[in-house]
Amino acid sequence: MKKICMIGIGYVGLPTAAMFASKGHKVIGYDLNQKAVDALNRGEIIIEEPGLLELVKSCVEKGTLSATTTCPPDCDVYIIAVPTPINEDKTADMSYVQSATKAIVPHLRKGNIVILESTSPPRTVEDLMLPILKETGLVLGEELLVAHSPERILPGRVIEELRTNSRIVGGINEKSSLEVKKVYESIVEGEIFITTSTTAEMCKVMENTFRDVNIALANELAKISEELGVNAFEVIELANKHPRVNLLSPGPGVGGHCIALDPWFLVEKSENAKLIKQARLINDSMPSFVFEKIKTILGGFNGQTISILGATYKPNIDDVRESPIMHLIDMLKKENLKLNICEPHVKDDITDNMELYPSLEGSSLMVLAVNHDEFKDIDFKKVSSLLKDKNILDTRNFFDRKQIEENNINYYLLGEK
Ligand code: SAJ
Repeated sequence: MKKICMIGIGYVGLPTAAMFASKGHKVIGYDLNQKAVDALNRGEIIIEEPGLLELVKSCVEKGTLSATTTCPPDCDVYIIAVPTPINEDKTADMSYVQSATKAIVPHLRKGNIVILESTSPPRTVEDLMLPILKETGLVLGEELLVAHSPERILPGRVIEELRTNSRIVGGINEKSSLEVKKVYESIVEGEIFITTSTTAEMCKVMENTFRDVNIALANELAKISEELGVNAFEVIELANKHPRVNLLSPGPGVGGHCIALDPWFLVEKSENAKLIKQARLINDSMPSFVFEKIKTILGGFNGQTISILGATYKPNIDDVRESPIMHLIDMLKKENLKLNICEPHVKDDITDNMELYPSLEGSSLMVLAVNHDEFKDIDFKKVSSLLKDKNILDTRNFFDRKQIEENNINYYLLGEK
């Protein structure tokens, strides 16, 4: 069993740390966020993720998992899982990776392993981390083993995917790859593939770019469908009957801390990333597109009330990072309107968060922004009695049009005129 330091106990670091701890490793989470550290040491968590609380609680009780705000010495493995946000100009902000690498340098000794898990622009290990790690005086790849092993977990299914997904380990040499593979073998049931650190970085960024480009295609289809008078979702359903076509779903935009950011890492690195850049711009344009649709439905803004259902970046999670709905809300807030927001998963980040039915009272438009399970069994008869003007805009093809129209409510769908 190893002593592991997890640098960064957020959406990725915490579940990974808990997973290692549940297998008997001694894991110390190192994070500057005092709230997250205190919570962990009490066996609590400050994010929402199915199964995570139980896992953390049992590891803390067993004594295999703890957290601290200072970098712990004497660990065998240091895993960096800090954020890699983007700057205003869409270049990567690598300051957290840089300071995490610097923080561990004084503690590293012969035989240690350093793993970068954070999604990073290709060449980060080679160009940013190795020059810092050289300061240890250890022979890199021999006395100090280094690799990138990107996480691939889907928020909402983190615990299961951590265990069952396959994993890539990209070492700075074969010895690093093989030793790091052994570390992950204790928690991963899926296959573990070995490559170079730069290839691993490129794979991770391309996985998310693949999804971003495909969502952009669906969003462009939605825009074209509105122009040409077809229903984009019907087109997708029928086109996907083709054995080699798999169109994704349009929506109000792409959010979260991965897909909405990672493709920019390639745009920054290469002028050839033209399609990738265009896809980002298309997806980023969706909140404005929805804004304009709302404006058209209402015939302009003149003091009406609008109800927004959901604000997170996708359903059934509590994460509003890069949420396109938050951008939409910001745009609507600048207009002559009253906004009622109902977001059952988030407490702190949203002002005036309301319960579902009270949020609809006197409203001229109900916008289904996020398809949370809580909105599945809405009573449209009740909705109809609460709305002042009977309009619903469904941005996810989530509701049953028939049920809505039967209750004398106008049904508008993103991707249909
Ligand atoms: N979305 C659409 N249409 C779709 C699918 C998604 O508009 O058809 C939107 C969602 O509403 C959301 C955004 O895209 O705003 C991203 O959601 P997601 O569920 O596609 O992905 P994330 O960001 O939660 O997680 C992704 C995953 N990557 C891939 O599926 C390639 C996950 O496996 C990664 O581990 C994660 O990024 C990460 O951390 O990099």
